[in-house]
Amino acid sequence: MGTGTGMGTTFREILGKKGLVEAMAAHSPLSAMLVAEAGFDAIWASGFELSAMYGVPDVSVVSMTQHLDMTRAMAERSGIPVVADIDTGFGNAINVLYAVEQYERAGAAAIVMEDKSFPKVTSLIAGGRQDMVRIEEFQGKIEAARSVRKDKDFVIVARTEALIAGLGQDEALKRARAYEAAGADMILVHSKQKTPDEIEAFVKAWDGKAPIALVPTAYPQMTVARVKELEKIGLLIWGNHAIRASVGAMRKTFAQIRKDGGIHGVESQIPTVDEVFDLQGMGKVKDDEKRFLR
Ligand code: SPV
Ligand code: MG
Repeated sequence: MGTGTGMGTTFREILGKKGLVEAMAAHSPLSAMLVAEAGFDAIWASGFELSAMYGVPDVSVVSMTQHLDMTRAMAERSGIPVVADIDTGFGNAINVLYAVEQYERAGAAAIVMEDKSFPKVTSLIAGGRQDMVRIEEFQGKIEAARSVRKDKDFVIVARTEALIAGLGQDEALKRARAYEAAGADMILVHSKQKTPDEIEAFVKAWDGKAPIALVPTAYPQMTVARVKELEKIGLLIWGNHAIRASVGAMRKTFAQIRKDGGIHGVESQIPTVDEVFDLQGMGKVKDDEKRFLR
């Protein structure tokens, strides 16, 4: 249970109360607001989503500053805890010192840092180059993150890519244990298997105290109910459904406008302008005009 006053405390309180924090991906302040509106506990400030939003691959091309600025804006507009995907920590342990200080100051509740080498390659790509750093090196990065956080409730999640890199369960468990020993608050284990078997085997074998975080994009059979049965899971991340939903919705709408030769056909299919005004807070602008404009 949290003791501080920051968003890390809020995150820990949700975890304590519900036993599971359910985070949805977002890539913009508006999408983060929609995540909060839908009732999710937290925002996943996904590197994949932000890269896709910029139209570039998720291979350490988007800078820390771009991701940090978006994290800050999403935290401000959504009002719920943001779990920041800081990839590899943007370099070595020295870069991590700077990054974690900045993300905490930006209002993030947590950071997730992965044990791949910089520059990274997105995890779910078939045949991707998945180079890992040595265990000792990553322990140094976790210790750097711990040493620089101001609020001890700020959550440090260590992510192992051992299964993604095809190194097997023993290596994944060895790394997870080493990262917990270095002070990680949670362990994220990622898998691109099409079924939950690999992840469930890991979870059953996990003998640490740190809760586990999962991103079940590749194995959608993993529902909230199934996660709860696994008991050891503390954070469930729906990894990229905001950007994928956007791509689908925009493609469908644009294609229909092209086909119809006008916007008349889509009018009833998409949210009204008033709905967007509501999201922007135009009601308050009107009230404020009455109060303050003379
Ligand atoms: C992300 O959403 O940026 C992630 C999850 O790190 S994945 O893309 O599956 O690696
Ligand atoms: Mg990522």
